[in-house]
Parts: sequence; C-alpha cells; structure tokens
Amino acid sequence: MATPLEKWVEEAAQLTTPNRIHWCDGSAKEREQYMELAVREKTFHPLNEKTYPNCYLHRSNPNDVARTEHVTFICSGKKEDAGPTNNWMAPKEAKEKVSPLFRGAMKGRTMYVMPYIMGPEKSPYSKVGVQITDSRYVVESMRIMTRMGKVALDRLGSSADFVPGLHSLGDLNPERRYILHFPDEKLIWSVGSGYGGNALLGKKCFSLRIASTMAHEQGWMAEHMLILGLEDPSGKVTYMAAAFPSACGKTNLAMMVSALEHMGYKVWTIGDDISWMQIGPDGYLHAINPEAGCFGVAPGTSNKTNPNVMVGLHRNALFTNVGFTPEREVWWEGIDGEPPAGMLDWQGEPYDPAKRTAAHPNSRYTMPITQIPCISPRFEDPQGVPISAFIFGGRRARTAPLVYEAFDWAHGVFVGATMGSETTAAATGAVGVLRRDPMAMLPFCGYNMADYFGHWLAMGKRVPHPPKIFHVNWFRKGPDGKFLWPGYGENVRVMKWMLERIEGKGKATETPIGYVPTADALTLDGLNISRQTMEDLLHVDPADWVADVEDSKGFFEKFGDKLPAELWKQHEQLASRLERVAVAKK
Ligand code: GTP
Ligand code: SPV
Ligand code: MN
Repeated sequence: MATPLEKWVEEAAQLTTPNRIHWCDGSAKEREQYMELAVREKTFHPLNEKTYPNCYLHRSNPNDVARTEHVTFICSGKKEDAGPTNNWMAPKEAKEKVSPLFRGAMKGRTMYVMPYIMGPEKSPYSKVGVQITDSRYVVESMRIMTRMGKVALDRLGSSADFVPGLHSLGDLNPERRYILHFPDEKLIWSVGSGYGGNALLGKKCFSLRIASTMAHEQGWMAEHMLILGLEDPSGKVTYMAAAFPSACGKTNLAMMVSALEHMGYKVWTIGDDISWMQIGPDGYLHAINPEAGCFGVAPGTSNKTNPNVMVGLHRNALFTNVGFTPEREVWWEGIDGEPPAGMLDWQGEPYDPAKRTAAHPNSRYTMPITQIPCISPRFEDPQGVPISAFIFGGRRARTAPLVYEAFDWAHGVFVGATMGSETTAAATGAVGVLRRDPMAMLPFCGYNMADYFGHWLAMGKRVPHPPKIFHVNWFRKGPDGKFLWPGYGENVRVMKWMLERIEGKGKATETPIGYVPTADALTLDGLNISRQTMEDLLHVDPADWVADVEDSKGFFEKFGDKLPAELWKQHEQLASRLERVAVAKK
C-alpha cells in the first residue's frame, strides 16, 4: 500500500506532469551527477578548483533576487487567524488560483523529491519535511541547508508526520509568483521563484511560518534567531539567541571572531538564522538549529568582518549573484581590495560600476555550517543548548542605544514586540525605511501576531528559568552619517556585559527604556573609541523615544482587541516613565 508520502508525490506528479521523478538520496554520488548536469545546462558555473574546490556560482533571473513578501500568503481558515500583518487568502480560493500555475509546470522536466530533516538527526525536537521541486539549484541548496535524503526517509518511515512543500519555478514571472502556507494542513506551495527564502521551503516557509503555528499549538517556540555560545575565561559557555531582521547581522554575530579572544572570550556557533526551542528538564529553554547550512549575505563579508565565514566558504559552497573573476573566483563589494580587472558582474556582463554593482546587494553564499572553524561542539546535541539570554536588535540610525536590558520578561516581550528596523535588500521593496518588525518575525509569523505576543507572554510564565532579554543596535549613526560603533568582532564587548548581567554583575543605569550600561561598564581595552562617542552610543533621548512610543501605538492599534492587555500596559508604563523624565528635566 502506498504511504502518505507516496500518495502526495503521486498527486503532485499528476498535477505537474514531469517527465520523470527522482527521489533524492542525499549521497555524494548523486550530487556529483546533478552538478554535471547543472553545469552543462549553465545553472551552475564551477569555480577555481584550486582556491574554491567543489564550489559553484549561480546567477538567478534578475527579477528573482530576494524574498517577495507581497506575494507571500498565510492561507488559514479565517482571515483573523493570519492577522493584520500577513497577506491572507482562503485555502480553497488559494488552491483554485494557484493550481493552474502548477498544472503541467514540470512537463519535459524532472521532478525531484527531497525528504529532509530540520534539526539534528537524533533530536526529538527535529521534524521531517519533504520538498518537491523542478529546480536543480534548489536541490543543491537544500542538500547543504538541511539533512536531506535517505537519512530523512529513514526517520519518516511510513508515517504521515511530515510537512509537504510543493515547489516549481513555473515561468519565473513575478506576476505568477505565489508563496502559500496552509497552517491547518501544514502544507506549503511555492511557484514562480527560485530565490532562497521563496524556494528553499525548509527554511523560512517551514522552519518559521509553519513551525511557528506548530509551536503555538504545542507550547514551544520557533524563532528567527541565531544561537551562539559565549565562552568565558574559565571555559564556561553561556548560550544566547538573537533575533535581528533580515540582513541586520545574525550570521555575523553568530560566527564572530571575538575581539576579546586574548582575554578568554570566544564565540561558538550553533545557528545563524533560526532557533527552535522547548522547555528542557532543567527548566531552561533549550534551542536547536533546524538548519545544516548557512545562506548568508555576501556583500560586506571579508577577512576583516567575518574571517570564520571566509574560511568556511572556500569549499563545497554555492554562490548566488556575485561577481565572477577571470580566475574563476568570486567577488563582492566589501570583500577587500580593488575590483579585479575583467570581472563579470552578477548578471554575467562585464563589470561596469556606472551600470551596477558587481554583486547584487542581496547576493548570498550557501555552505555547510559545520565548515566554519567556530562551529560549536554541541551543534548536533539532540537536547539543544540551554538559553540564558534573548537579544533583540535592528538597524536604527538613531533612537536605540548600543544596548539595553529589559526590566523583566513582560517588558522584554514589549521590547521585542515594538522592535523597529530600517528595511534592507533581503526583501524586495524600498530600502532604509523604518518598519516595526516584532521579534524580527514580521514576514515569518504564520499566524496572528497578537496571538504570537500572547504566546510569548505565556511562555515566560511556563519557563522556570526564562532568558534575560536585551536589545542591541550596532547601526546607530553620528551626524556625519557614519556608524558610531565598529561592530562585528567588537560586538563581543557588548555580549560580555550581558554575560555579567546574567551573572548578577555588570554596571547599569536605570533609564525609562531599561537598564543601559554605565559609561565604564563595557570593556573597551584596545578599542580606539572616544568617551563622547560612547556617550552618544548609550544615550537615551527622551524626545526620540516619545516619538517611538507614538509610532508603536499605531502599530499596536492594528491588532484591535486581540492585542494582549499586558502590552498596552507596558506601553503606558513606558510613556509615563518618559513623561517623568521630561518633568524632572523641567
Ligand atoms: P539574513 O541572512 O538576511 O537574515 O541577514 P543576517 O541577519 O544574517 O545579517 P548578516 O550577518 O548577513 O549581515 C547583513 C549585513 O550587515 C552585511 O552586509 C554585514 O556586513 C552587515 N553587518 C553585520 N554585522 C554588522 C555590525 O556589527 N556592524 C555593521 N556596521 N554592519 C554589520
Ligand atoms: C532572510 O531574508 O531573512 C534570509 C534570506 O535569511 S531568506 O532565506 O531568503 O529568507
Ligand atoms: Mn544570515
């Protein structure tokens, strides 16, 4: 008798009518065979065998270079369950509308069936997904990003407990592009795009949008968070998870080479984008990284900013939409040095700075995360790692100080819920516009965000040892428009202060928005930064914050009666603390 998986694959084949069906086993031999085909058809271009062994360049359709949030839908039974921050379509209507785009879409092509595990192979917290696709780029990306193939099929057996994801490139027309999530069925449909977050369905679609609905139903958390361990001079490792919006520094923080390594502070990476967390037997939230790879922003990555990544991506890596040199090496803005002569830009044309950048601003590398030198020895730990701190953050040219600590869990949830960040190239649309992006989940929460806030508040009550909550801003600018803080490896100085706060030490001033480090609380040895700049970085300007409170009020109002009363209470309390400061000043 056919298994639920076989039945679903059969249905998908009837709809898309491929020439043949291939079940991916995830083996090295399979990769080799596919790569040969993919190179022949120019989906991939092999890089220099000496300097980048087993690495390939891919150029996507220029209209398909980032996530497209306007065509991403949550197809819950009721509109209210998707909430005011998601696009919604009724499930039946969505299927009627999008089925025709899948009909016959794989004619003359191969359908690949990829079973995959999100999470360590042996972890009880891991989950199985199966993606169908007609894109070899997607197959090779999923091979890196997940535990794909036989290993997943073995785990699944004949069970129906998997998240199906149907994907086809379609005709790559943005007018016929849809990314649909059916939270009731735990099903994903994606058509018309080959881009990462739209097409690698294990990533944002499953591990965040669908998983967040599962987590809500089952009492755990699926978050857009990196996971790292900070080792102190005694060798003790404290684990933290941080939620920053897309292209706001998760990968870089997770893999940083600590500027305080000589003092014994070192960072170990567990994950750089997504965290699944359950309450462990020790009363801490335990986090696993569902992914096996890293899909990172290329521009700005260099031996200076992120040497760990630079080591990692010299083998078995894919590069998407970066520059290509005559030596068959990759190049992007910020990699260091002058643009090499004779380079092709990301569209495959001779590089001309007057025309376009060498690499697309959202160009990416894809590599097995275990290739970075700082991968944590607990990366595969089935029980995950206990989390002592949550860090929220975003790009704020002003307003938010370098770091502050929330007063308690409920206040921390408020801090996360009112997070603001200037938009980036990771999604299509304007760049640099301030938008509210709660917990960095605005584009990734699979249900009504008001209920999501309620879930966060409830989790705080259920977790015996909830993480402390912090907020950071590496992107504050001075009047000259330049970043005030050097960032990258220097961010460990801020993490060290957090560690001290977790341990009940670390000096702080109480401000209306939370605890801010005193001017002398951060270890600044070896860093050439003026006292004035530090004061500017840590400054809490009441006028800016009054404006911010006003803006977050408008955001909260979108949720109507559904917004938890606790968040309105926090909002009023912040407003009155700011008021008090203003009165005291007069
Ligand atoms: P996604 O993968 O899209 O979710 O992005 P991310 O959050 O992982 O961001 P990533 O670490 O890739 O950084 C995005 C951009 O911000 C890159 O161009 C980095 O060079 C830059 N960046 C990262 N950390 C810092 C920092 O501490 N300071 C400054 N100024 N820039 C940073
Ligand atoms: C993001 O945009 O947050 C990314 C890239 O990490 S993608 O996987 O495309 O979502
Ligand atoms: Mn990243």
